[in-house]
Amino acid sequence: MFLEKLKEKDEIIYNLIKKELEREEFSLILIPSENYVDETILITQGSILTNKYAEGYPNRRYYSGCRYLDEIEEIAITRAKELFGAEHANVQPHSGTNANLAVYYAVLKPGDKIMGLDIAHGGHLTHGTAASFSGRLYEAVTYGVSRENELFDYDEIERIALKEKPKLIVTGASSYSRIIDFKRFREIADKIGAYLMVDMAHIAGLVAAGCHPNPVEYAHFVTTTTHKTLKGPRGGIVLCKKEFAKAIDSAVFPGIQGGPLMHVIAAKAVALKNAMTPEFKAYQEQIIKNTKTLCSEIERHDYRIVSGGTDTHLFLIDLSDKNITGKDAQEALEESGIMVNKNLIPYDKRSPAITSGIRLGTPAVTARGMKEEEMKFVAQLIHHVLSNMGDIDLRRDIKEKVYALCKKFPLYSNIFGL
Ligand code: DSN
Repeated sequence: MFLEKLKEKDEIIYNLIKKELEREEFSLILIPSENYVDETILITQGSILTNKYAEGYPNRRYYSGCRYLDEIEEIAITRAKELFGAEHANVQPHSGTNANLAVYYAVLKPGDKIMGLDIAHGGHLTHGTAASFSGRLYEAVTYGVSRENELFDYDEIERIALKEKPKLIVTGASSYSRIIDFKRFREIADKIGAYLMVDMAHIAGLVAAGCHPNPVEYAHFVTTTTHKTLKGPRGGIVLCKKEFAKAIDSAVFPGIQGGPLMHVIAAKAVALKNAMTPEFKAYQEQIIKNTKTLCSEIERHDYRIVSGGTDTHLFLIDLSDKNITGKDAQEALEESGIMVNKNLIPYDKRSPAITSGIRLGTPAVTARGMKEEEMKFVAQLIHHVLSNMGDIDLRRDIKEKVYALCKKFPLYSNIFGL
């Protein structure tokens, strides 16, 4: 009904939303940081809560009329603390980047040293990359993965930390497919009196479901987005120990943000409740089963997997020996209805715009109900495209197969009547 109203008022935007709806419904989304929210998140995020200013925190606002918003934010905070076992939660960050910025702003001064995972080895822009505020405002040093096995070499990370003595160590990743030893990171941080921040954006859903060790026990600060494996609205959260609560809250507001997005905070609350259910746990377990299956099937088709496998929701394919760039692979797959991203592999010789790898993950296809059987079929489709890069007609063929598969696992069709 609301979409019809939009059609009357702004047909251009309506048509573009409809096209994107069709793209999401009939593509295989294998970008590991993307997911599909359910109707309850759509409704909450699209609610009238968008109307209201609520600068400040519950019962300490700069605007009148916030009583219901106070309750909503309190509920989101309580659920975030309960879900992850945290002493304090701030649910206002508009994004994961803002959540990370808030932590830095709370405990660092410009010029202080941070140490994060190199973006070329799976880190995030905000972990100290030169192009981001994190590499410009702070002195950033990086650690990477081992050249031999492409895993974290904790002894080497410790050696760099002891030499560089950063004030804050960041771990967590955008394309590291293995379990991270947070305890070991904390031991390293303690040796030099550094803070430990874990950015668990990618794995938050796995952590909530007990499918990945929880960093909250070990880190001074844990940041996350809410829209990846957690399956909520786009946004961020900071979790921390009680002693940092005031510093974090002041850093988020008024430090780096103004009015909180209360419609998004309400949707975060809904997503956090959902993440406490047995169905969510089963969903996260299936993500791991699907990722392992897709990964081993791709490997069976003779592709090299970075680090030799996966423990999580994602993995990287190294295409160097196939003479295909990540960029070309991404484009060929997109034309075939399969969405992945080009991604640097560790020690990549190509630039970030071209890359030698692609990154795949299964949170979105698992959300639509696909299981191991479908993953085997998807691996075949990917292999067909990548082993016939010059065959444009084949891509049309594969796209039809993707369409037929997606039809069997409907997503929004029933709601929006596709
Ligand atoms: N851009 C996200 C990703 O795709 O991993 C990280 O924030």
